[in-house]
Amino acid sequence: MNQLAGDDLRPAGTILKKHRLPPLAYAHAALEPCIDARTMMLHHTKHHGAYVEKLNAALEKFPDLRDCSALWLLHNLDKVPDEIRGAVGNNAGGHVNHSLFWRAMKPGGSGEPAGPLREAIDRDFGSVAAFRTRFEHAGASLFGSGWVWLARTRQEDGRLEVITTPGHDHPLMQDRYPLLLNDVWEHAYYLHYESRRADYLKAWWSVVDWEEAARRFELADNSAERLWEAEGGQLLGA
Ligand code: MN3
Repeated sequence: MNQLAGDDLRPAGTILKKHRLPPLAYAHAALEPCIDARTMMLHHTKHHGAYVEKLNAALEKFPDLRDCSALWLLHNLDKVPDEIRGAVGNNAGGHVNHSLFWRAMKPGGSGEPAGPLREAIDRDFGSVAAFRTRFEHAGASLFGSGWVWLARTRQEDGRLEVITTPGHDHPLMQDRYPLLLNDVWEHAYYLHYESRRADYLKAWWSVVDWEEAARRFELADNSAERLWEAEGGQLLGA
C-alpha cells in the first residue's frame, strides 16, 4: 500500500510497526539562547511525543494503515476511515511537521543561504533580507496555531513562496514542497517570549540550518518521486 517511504514496509512475520518519536540531533539546551532548553524538552518529548502516541492509538484498530508512513497518511486522508480521519490528520501532521522542524535547525545555525537556493531566493524575493521580512510577517500574522514555510511550488517554474498552514497542515496539501519551516504554535515560544511571537521569529534565524533547506531545494526540482524516495521520505516528513 505504501511505496512512498521505504523504511515503512513490513517484512513478513514481524510485529506491526509503530510510529516513533525521532531523537534530536542535538541537546535540548543546544539552541539557547534562541530557544530555551525547557521549551525544547517539552516541545519534543511532550508535544511531539503526544502526536506520535495519538497517531499510534488512532491506528490501533486499522492494521493495514499501520504500515504507512505518517506523510503518506497525511497525503492520502481520503483513504483513511471516517472515524479516525480527524485524529490521523492532526497527529500525522504534527508528527511530520515536527520531524521536519527539528532538522531545520542546528546549534549556531549555518549562516546565510548559499548556492542555487540563494540564487532562487534572490530571484523570487529580491534578497535574503526581503525574504526574511516576508517570512517573519507571515508567521506573525497567522491567526491562531500553525506553521510558516519557505516552500517551492510544484508548478513548472518551481518558484519559491512564503506560505502558512493552519494547525498541522503540510505544504503538499497546497501542492508545494517544504524547504524551511517555523512553528508558530504558542508552545514553541511562549515560556521565553510570552506573547512576543514576532521576537521569536526574528531570533529564530540564528539557529536555521540553511544546508538542510538547500538539500531539500536541490531535490525538489519538480520531481515529486525524488523527494518521496530520498532518505526514506525524510526530506518531506516522517
Ligand atoms: Mn510544535
